[in-house]
Amino acid sequence: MYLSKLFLPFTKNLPSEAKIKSHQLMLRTGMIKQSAAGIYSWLPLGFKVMKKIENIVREEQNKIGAQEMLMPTIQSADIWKESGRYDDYGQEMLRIKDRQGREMLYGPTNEELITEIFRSSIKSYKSLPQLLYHIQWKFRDEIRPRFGVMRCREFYMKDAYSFDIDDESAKKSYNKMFYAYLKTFERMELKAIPMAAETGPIGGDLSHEFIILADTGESKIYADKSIFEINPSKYKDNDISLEKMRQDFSKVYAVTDEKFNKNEFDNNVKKNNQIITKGIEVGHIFYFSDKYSKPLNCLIDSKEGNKTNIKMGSYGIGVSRLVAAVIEAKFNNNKMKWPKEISPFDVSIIPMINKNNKDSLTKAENIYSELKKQNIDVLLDDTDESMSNKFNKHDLLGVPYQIIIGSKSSDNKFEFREVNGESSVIDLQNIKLKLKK
Ligand code: 5CA
Repeated sequence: MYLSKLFLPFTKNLPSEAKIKSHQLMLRTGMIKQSAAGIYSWLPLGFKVMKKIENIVREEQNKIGAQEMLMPTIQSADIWKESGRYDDYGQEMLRIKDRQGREMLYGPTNEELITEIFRSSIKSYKSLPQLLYHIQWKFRDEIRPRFGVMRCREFYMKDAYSFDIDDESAKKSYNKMFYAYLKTFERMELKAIPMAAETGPIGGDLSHEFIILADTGESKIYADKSIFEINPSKYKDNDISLEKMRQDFSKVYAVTDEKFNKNEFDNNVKKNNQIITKGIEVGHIFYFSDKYSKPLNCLIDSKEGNKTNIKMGSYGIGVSRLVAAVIEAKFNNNKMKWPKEISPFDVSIIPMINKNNKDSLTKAENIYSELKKQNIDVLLDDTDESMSNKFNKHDLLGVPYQIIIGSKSSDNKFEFREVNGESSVIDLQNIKLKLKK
């Protein structure tokens, strides 16, 4: 893509409510545009990043055997009345009436709908376990939407649901998701800490929030710093190892505000190891057993020939929130650097275009087409702005690698720079090797 062709409405004057870095940066670089309070359009640059995040989430869900499906955004109120949550959900639920006067709603989550699908489809323990997920827009009429897409009203979420015959096998599904989450965030170069959490309106007794550290986060966290030393890569993808992984994480003190108890903290964590900080919740998983299958009468034939309520868990990742969360975690010294796998482009070519350097654009175009042949997604800055203006712009765009065609480059060697890292003058062959996927 040529920068001059990219739909990139850079904004200079930011609205006063844009208080945190990610919100400011997403508006400045034209990633999103607000259309109503807490409701945003995703412009090409932001959309591209979100789709890359979505794809990582999808791949890691598929790896643990979860099956993708798609449920609608609009749901009937009937199933929510069956579960009892139609009233419990309160004003956060956006309620709609259709022309027939039927009560509908814009789904804030999907426990009821998936249970309804399940109860009419699966009858026997032989079809278990099942893990189903979809990636779909949700709506919650948040009282105070803020921080851009971080806490908004319409947001994009991956929600998965597990179905098992008993508690023991349900815990295995929970552990698999726990593992998939760690892998998912690792690929985005995020250190997400699983923390024991309250279950709120979703319910159940086992729950973890996945939190990434950021000063602007809305969750206050209290942790033993040794939790950062647990390396998810040392566990294997089998039931025994994954159970050990969850146990290892659970042994170390790490909780959010709601579960915090000062005495417990002081008794369990040495003073030097105590961390009190803030973070962003990027995922939340729940095991709630038969909380929905009971009222919705979702029964299954067990091996012994009895009918039993299916045991369920639900597992959410804030896909749209993650775009902002990554910015909060990675923005530094007025510079953005996207993690490789989710960067809107793999590399930028920044030629110095002026009277003395007429052929630098031609050189840039040649490199551009060579890299394109290798499936490398390139942004070519073909504008005739000064180099310092260009660099300022690219600092905000955050593409992790730059090829600079300026004073340091010769006929066939170019400056190759990793943002916030090393810079070298190398030929195209070596550039290709560095960018190889
Ligand atoms: N049904 C469960 C799991 S599927 C559920 O809804 N969990 S949740 O309420 O914790 O939401 C899952 C994730 O969605 C959160 O961890 C968060 O990352 C994201 N999320 C929740 N509310 C918002 C919001 N208002 N704006 C942006 N993202 C949100």
